[in-house]
Amino acid sequence: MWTKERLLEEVEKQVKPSRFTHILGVIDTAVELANENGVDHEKAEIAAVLHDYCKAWSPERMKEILLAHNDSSWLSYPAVTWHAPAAMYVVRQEFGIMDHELLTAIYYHTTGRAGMSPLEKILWVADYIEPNRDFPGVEEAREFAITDLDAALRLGLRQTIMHLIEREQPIHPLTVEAYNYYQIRR
Ligand code: DGI
Ligand code: FE
Ligand code: FE
Repeated sequence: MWTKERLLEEVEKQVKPSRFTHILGVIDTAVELANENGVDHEKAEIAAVLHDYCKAWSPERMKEILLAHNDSSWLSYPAVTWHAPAAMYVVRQEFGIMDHELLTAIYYHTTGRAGMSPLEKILWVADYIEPNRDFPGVEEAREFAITDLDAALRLGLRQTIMHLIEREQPIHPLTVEAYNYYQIRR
């Protein structure tokens, strides 16, 4: 059985020190958000530990994984989004993690999607607001997250899309679908 500590050791071997610090921040934030929102905090913790497992991998290596799983639609969008689905396939294989909710939280942690599970929302928001994040709007997102997870998610999706547009970047359709879904149901 893989304990959280052993998984964290494996993660530390895969990422840069600054990324590992981010991951520790996501773990703390995800556990807090899980407790506040009645979600299994151990699942939230493991999802946070593993979410950026492939972040430092080369695009070629991630592409191979996506192709091996017949999941090539990601390849039409920027390589920065690939580490999320790639991590899901890799940690499922490497660590035998079979919990569907945990795996989809990792898979959708960059783009989000329409109709996210509570655990998916928690990982997405924790990744966005963890204490090491510093960008305009992060304080407001942190305040929202305390009382209203959906409000924090809506703000995060809106700010992410605006940020990508300002930088003339493509927007993954899953992010657009998530934005629309949560604006319509506000
Ligand atoms: O891996 P992290 O840096 O912790 O965070 P992440 O997995 O949310 O990745 C964020 C990066 O992905 C950020 O630089 C924006 C970029 N990105 C590119 N296209 C999209 C995107 N993010 C979202 N949410 N949607 C996109 O379509
Ligand atoms: Fe990520
Ligand atoms: Fe992250």
